[in-house]
Amino acid sequence: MSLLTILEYPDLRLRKRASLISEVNDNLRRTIDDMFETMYAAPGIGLAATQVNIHKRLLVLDVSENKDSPLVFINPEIDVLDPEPLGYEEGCLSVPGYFDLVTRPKKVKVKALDRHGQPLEMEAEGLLAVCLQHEVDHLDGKLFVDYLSILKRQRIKHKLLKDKKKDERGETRAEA
Ligand code: GNR
Ligand code: NI
Repeated sequence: MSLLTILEYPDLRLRKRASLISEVNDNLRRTIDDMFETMYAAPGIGLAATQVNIHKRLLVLDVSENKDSPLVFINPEIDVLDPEPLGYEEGCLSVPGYFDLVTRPKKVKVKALDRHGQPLEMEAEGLLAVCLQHEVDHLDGKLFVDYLSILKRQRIKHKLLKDKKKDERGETRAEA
């Protein structure tokens, strides 16, 4: 297994739309294992393939307390079951150090393939629903900062670019 590099906003590769996966094979399962390793190490509760520069419709997540419930979704499709807006303070491994309120439908249904290529269907509420929608957004090139005001987004973008330049000069990274 190996740790993958997570792209950070405003990297334009985060804006690519991921393609459907046509075959679930051992090579894909190796990628899935690397994504779990990367997600748990970060640590994060979800990771979309787009974030590790793999532009395929694949995401992993684990919203459990004990980090013992890994879930894989290949070619996920989301349907809204309850459009009632639910606000959640979201963060993103590709926008490190920033959290802000994002409002999304409260209850969704997801259809996908599992790591063996078998169809799976699941209803999701709460953090699982938030995370699933956040991850599927990544596959469509969308980030949680896109739901914020232009002003907030610009501020985050400039701070992250400044941090990146500092990193490149070998200085320590400023706090958000
Ligand atoms: O680790 C993560 N935490 C999180 C918290 C609130 C809402 C969404 C998330 S997803 C994020 C990991 C990530 O960036 N996935 O794309
Ligand atoms: Ni994210």
